[in-house]
Amino acid sequence: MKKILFVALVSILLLTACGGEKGIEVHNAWARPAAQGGNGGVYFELHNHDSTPDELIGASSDVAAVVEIHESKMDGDVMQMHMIPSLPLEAYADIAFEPGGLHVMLINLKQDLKIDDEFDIVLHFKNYEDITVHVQVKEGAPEEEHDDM
Ligand SMILES: [Cu+2]
Repeated sequence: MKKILFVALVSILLLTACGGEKGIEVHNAWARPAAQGGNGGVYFELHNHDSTPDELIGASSDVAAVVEIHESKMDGDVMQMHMIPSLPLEAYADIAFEPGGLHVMLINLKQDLKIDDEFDIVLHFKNYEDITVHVQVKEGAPEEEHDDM
C-alpha cells in the first residue's frame, strides 16, 4: 500500500515538473527604445516544448508598417542584417533572439517606443497557432536574464 502511494506521488511530481509547458512559448520579450518613423528590434526566447518541429514564418504588429524576422551577422568588420523568411524550430528547440543575433525588426514605426511602454507583436508559425507576444520597452535585457548569459 505504501509503495503504491509512493509511485503515485512520484507520478504527480513528474507531471508538475512538465506542467504548463506545452507547444511553443515565448519568454522575456523586450524592445529597445525607438522613434516614430524609425526601426526597432524585439528580442525574446523562443521555446518549442513539443516533439514536433515547426517553422517561424513571420511576425506582425500594429506598431510598425513592416515586421520582419532578421539575423545580424558579422561580415568581415561589418555587421549585416539578413531577412529570414522561415526559421526552423526543431523539436525542443530553445532559440534566443538577442542583440547582435536574431531579432524581430519593426520597420517604419507608427509610434515612439519609450521606456516602460508596452505593445504586442504576433508570431506566425507554419503549423502552430499564432502567438501574441507582450513586449516591454527597456534599455537592455531584463535583469533576471543576466545570470544566464
Ligand atoms: Cu534587423
